[in-house]
Amino acid sequence: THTSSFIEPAEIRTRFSRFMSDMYQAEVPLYGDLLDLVAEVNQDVLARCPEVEQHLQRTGEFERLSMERHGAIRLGTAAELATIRRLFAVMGMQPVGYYDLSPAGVPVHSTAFRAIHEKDLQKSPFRVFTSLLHLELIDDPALRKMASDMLAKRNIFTERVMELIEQHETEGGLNEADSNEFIQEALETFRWHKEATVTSAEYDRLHEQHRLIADVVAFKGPHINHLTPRTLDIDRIQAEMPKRGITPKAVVEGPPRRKCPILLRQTSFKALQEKVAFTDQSNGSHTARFGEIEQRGAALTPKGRALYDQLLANTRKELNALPSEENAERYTELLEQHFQAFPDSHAAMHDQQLAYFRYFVTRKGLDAAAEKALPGTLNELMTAGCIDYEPLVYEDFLPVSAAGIFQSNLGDSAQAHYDASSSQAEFQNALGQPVMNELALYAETQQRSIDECLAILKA
Ligand code: OOG
Ligand code: NI
Repeated sequence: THTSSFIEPAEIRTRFSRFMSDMYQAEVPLYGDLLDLVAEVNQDVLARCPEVEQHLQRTGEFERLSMERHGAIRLGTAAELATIRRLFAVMGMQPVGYYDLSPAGVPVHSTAFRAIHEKDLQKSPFRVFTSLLHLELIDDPALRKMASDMLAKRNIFTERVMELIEQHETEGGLNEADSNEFIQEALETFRWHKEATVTSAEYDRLHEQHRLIADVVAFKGPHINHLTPRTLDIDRIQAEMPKRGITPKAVVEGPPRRKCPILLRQTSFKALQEKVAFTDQSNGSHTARFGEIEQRGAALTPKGRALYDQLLANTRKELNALPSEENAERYTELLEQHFQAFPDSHAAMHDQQLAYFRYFVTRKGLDAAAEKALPGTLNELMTAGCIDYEPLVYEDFLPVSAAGIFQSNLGDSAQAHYDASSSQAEFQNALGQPVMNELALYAETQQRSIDECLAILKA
């Protein structure tokens, strides 16, 4: 084989993500409007705040900003999950993290497929939040059987994409022509089909159990249900959406607005009611697809994450209800109050080891190295201004936020309660490999940047 003619997985991912965005814009024009709004606001923020641009330039996020997006799909079977893992692997995307959403009333568990090395993330941070339906949570045995029979019958992958996945696995890559064909064939799995595979009565039974179950079981494949660009000012977008005829969900999920953003803040526009054809009736409707916006901040250490989880839990406890249109203002206030306890400067977050960082050698450091006048330890190098740092951007998801995004797009009738035990082992069995630990990945990226600094200074 000709290894040198293989297209890099990151390049395949970049192209795929662009095609996916074009396809979704054509399918859901409102997502295109959202993209325009996000681009406008990002440009404006960059024009007004040179320090934001400077920060993004330094961390390499500037180049990836406009192509940054994530999507989400919902799968029906273990076999589908195992094969989607192989499909994403062609694009250099690995399963990272485990999210159990059943405690929040959503009958799925999930992982995120994404690039894992900072250099690859920089080329294309495209991620796909991938959920697997928990069929065991359907309490009616007859309905459960109907659903699993239907899922067993469908094949969500084209014959050609399977051949190309195998070719990639055996030969170690795909050349230009095969990569382009792979992208087109892989897109088919994510395409919307307005023809459902069930009768109108069957759809109703599935829907009555949970709208999500109907969304997975009644269709030919796992249509992409939203795509999410990255904004530099989510509050402005949230406020601007209604002025442009886009209906946002009640509250922004995640931490409050801060000087130094942490983790992930998200909001979405409500899912659209779309025309579908059942096998026995052509004028049905289904509500599943939406658009989302995210603002990303610093990745937190276990200590920082524990503090975040605690403050969020305290906020929700005091609100004493799920966030909604009625209590949105109070929720935002409470959130801001409780998060006063989370230090809002990079220095404090660094010194208290609340976040992960990337380290840089400064001009001063280079000069000192040239004069062989360097202090010894990393801490001394930082105090002396020879090394500086920027937080690592959070590349993952948040279970409470994800549940909020799901819920806001499932309608109020879908507020279910499940007392399922977490089943990461079962999920990994279906997947065919363990999911990667996101915290370990951030720690590795941080360590690599320290090693690089020391190598430059000691050279
Ligand atoms: C996924 C919802 C979760 C996010 O960004 O947290 C998600 C879904 O609705 O399938 O995408
Ligand atoms: Ni999302």
